[in-house]
Amino acid sequence: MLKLHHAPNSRAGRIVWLLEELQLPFELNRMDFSPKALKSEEHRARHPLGRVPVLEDGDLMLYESGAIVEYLIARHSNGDLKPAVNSPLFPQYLQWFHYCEGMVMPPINTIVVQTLLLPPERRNEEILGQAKRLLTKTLEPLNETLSGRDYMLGALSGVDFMLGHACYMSRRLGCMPEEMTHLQAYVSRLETRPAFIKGIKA
Ligand SMILES: N[C@@H](CCC(=O)N[C@@H](CS)C(=O)NCC(=O)O)C(=O)O
Repeated sequence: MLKLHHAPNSRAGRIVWLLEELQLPFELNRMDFSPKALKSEEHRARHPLGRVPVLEDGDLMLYESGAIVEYLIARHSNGDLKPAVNSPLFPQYLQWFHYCEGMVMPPINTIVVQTLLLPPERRNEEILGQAKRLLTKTLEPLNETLSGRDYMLGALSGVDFMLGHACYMSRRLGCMPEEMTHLQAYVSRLETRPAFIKGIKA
């Protein structure tokens, strides 16, 4: 059976959401989001940097949330959740899929470091402000793309498991202005999906 190594309030929620949408049975290894759990010898044997998510499938140990999303879709979605290579949506799929970890997550990481992970005396308001402004900027093209669409490519796809989570985080961090009405509606729409609630909102 598939086993997901997980910590609360992390990117591992993307994978729970996808596993739930695909209705796949899986085991969950719930770890604390703490150095003690994530940097343990046991977890570093799964991921050399001691991070989550990690998917275990038999002898395979796979990390990087994007790789895990692609792996599960390729093996278990029966052709759904990803456009065919010759579809005009395919290049858009690639662009938005990689935009998530490449553009949206870096400022989110900085914000989390500057507000939660660093002790107060080492936090830097200028770095925090810069990351917040950058995050809002990276959301602008997403808001435009979502005009007249329910999901990033129209129908639910692998892109949403990546960017949906990142957008949900951005809203929680207060970086999604009310004027981004399409993006606001998108996050609210995701929040009505039972599998999203199980994976990310719960
Ligand atoms: N690009 C990686 C990022 C993995 C990552 O940094 N995960 C965070 C949780 S969202 C983590 O495990 N942080 C623990 C730490 O930094 O010690 C992915 O998409 O899986």
